Amino acid sequence: MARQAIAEDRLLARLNEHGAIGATADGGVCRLALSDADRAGRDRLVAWMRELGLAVQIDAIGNIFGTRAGTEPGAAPVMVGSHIDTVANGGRYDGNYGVLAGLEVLRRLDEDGVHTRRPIVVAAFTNEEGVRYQPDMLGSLVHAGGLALQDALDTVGSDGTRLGDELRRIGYAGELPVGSIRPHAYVELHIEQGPVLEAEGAAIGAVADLQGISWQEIVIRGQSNHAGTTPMRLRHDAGQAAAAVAVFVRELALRLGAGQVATVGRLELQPGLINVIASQATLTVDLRNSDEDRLRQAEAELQAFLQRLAEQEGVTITARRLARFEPVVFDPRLLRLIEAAAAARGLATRRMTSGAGHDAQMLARICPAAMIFVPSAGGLSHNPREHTSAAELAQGASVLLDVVRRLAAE
Ligand code: HGY
Ligand code: MN
Ligand code: MN
Repeated sequence: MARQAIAEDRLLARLNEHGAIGATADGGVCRLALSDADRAGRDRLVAWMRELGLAVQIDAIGNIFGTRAGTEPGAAPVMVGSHIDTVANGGRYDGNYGVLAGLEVLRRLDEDGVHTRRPIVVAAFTNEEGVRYQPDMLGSLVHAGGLALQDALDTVGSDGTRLGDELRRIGYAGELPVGSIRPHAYVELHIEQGPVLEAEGAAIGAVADLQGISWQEIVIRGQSNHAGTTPMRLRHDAGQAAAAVAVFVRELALRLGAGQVATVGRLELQPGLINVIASQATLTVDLRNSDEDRLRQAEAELQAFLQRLAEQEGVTITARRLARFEPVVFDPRLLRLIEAAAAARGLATRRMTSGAGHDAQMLARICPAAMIFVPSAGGLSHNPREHTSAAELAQGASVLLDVVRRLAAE
């Protein structure tokens, strides 16, 4: 019997059709969590789930679950999935690929008349990106019991909206109690979003672990003054201080090495006028490392720097934690299943660490979890030019199919 495989053309057609929802002029996708575009993307996904005959459930934080029945209904399900919200300048594969490939896996099983012992669930978790509401991976964190539902609903976003209000506005405040579905195992298919697989010519990444994440928002308050009349020695310049933080975190990452990364992604100055010394700067710092001790060291060094900087510049500096997750190690048995499935298809694999955060790191708190990566062209992601070839997308989805069939039979 010909080995089952996921059809390239259908998977690509789905990704392109879904990617048209919230499409941006530069070929990217913008579907911020709980926005109108996110609602439209959710509606389309739910419609596709219903076309497949899945039982669709929405939980109280808006996580979407589509379930294909197994021959043993009481058996814990195998869960696949990811997220369909995007960053503001996202591509069409980050997150969406894992969800839509999951639907293609179920469609393939239907067409081949395959009945599995365990039910299979395709999940789309709320607000994985965390750019409007923090922390990221919020929906899967609530599902795993790491954040109380009410605290999640009361989260105020960077745009001042309350998460629970927006969830209700878009019609996805569901009935299903959070955490109701405890999977037998969770496997997330995702693009690598980095340069490793492409550089090494490997088709499949078997993700062994995922690095720790530290997000904080820093507010620096100085004194506005005239840009022309104020001598340098009399300034309390929040803009200069913010720039010093950005330079410091980069030098910190280079000095710590060993995979430490640091990013100032958002920086806003007030009043933001050419001839006024900035009175206030608001910036974000994203620190990551797969070694928890080094990540703590990076946080401590930044905190000490901020104290020195405040004294030196005569400004006040406050820091607010937005997200903090320790590194996560995925399930070794699932890793071996992924590698065996890829090898059986003649696909070169590579064990690796995920630099990005994913819902799998939250599901790992409640069940065996692992991830399958496929290459990202040029290692690019969180960029409209994010790309993975149709053949590579289909290869990853076929490996997911094999792993899911194996897990759903046990
Ligand atoms: O930030 C991340 O790693 C993920 O894209 N939320
Ligand atoms: Mn993602
Ligand atoms: Mn992302």
